[in-house]
Amino acid sequence: MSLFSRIPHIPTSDELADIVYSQLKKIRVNAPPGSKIRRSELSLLKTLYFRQFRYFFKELQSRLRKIVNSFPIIDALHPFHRELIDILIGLDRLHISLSRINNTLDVLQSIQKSVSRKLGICEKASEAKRIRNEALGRAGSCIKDLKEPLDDLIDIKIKLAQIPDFKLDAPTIAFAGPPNAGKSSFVSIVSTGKPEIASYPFTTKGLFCGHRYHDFIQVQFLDTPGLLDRPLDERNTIELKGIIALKHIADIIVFLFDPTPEASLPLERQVNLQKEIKKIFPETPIISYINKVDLI
Ligand SMILES: Nc1nc2c(ncn2[C@@H]2O[C@H](COP(=O)(O)OP(=O)(O)OP(=O)(O)O)[C@@H](O)[C@H]2O)c(=O)[nH]1
Ligand SMILES: [Mg+2]
Repeated sequence: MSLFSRIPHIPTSDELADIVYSQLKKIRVNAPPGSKIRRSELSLLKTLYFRQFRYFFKELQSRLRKIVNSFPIIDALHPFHRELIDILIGLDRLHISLSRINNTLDVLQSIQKSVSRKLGICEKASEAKRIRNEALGRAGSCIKDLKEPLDDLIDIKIKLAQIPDFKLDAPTIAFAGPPNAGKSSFVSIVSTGKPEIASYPFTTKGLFCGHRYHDFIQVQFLDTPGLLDRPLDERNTIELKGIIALKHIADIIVFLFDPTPEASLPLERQVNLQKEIKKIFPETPIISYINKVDLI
């Protein structure tokens, strides 16, 4: 389960409009039972429209606030999650979508204020109807304008849910190395993690973890995507996920060599890669492990 899988359902702008407009019709104004006082059409309309506005804006704003609040506060995130979200989604993208919803909340508040004031002082039933239509029309345009940020947040939610629930303070052994060296096989043998294993390179595209107890301490085993022998700034998003995990959560790196003639990188380039990893993470102990010895 992902740390971010608790984000509730995010409606599309059409769904949101359906929810808030459909409930409006159910709001009525009935004269109190036994009441003999006949109220004017204007007074009845004003009472009805005030009730409708109160319900409509409150419901819409609380649904939008719930969406904004369900996303993580970027500044409060662990640097690992911040960097990971940045390469998987883009922090700017998340920030822009949430800001657009926050701006809409402000606009809705000012529409509600201005139409309520106009309704309060209007003196004709026809004028009250016009004000109501204006309010619902302006709010409707706001909802339509939310199509893009809401669709974006639906997509971001799916991507966030794919981030595994790493234990950020558990002792972590990370497996790194060239593609197809046997990293996932190793993690699946020594821990509860069951990453995909296949006989071709680049099988692992994300980060996976498994656990195992050692003297009552839960140790985390981290599987990372295969790395090529190239500089950091030329690495693709898949490789960068691994690099970010090595940077933030690995206490020990186990570097797997593939010594077989079929290896995806010639041995000397695997050595270069290992040196590069040592250079990027000089503080992290690296254990070199020659895998697939049964094949040589
Ligand atoms: N003979 C032999 N095969 C192994 C050994 N370890 C892994 N394999 C095989 O090597 C292939 C690649 O294993 P994976 O565990 O998927 O390798 P990986 O390093 O995770 O690969 P990527 O995710 O693509 O980077 C699979 O067919 C495994 O069964 C080993 O010690 N001996
Ligand atoms: Mg793998």
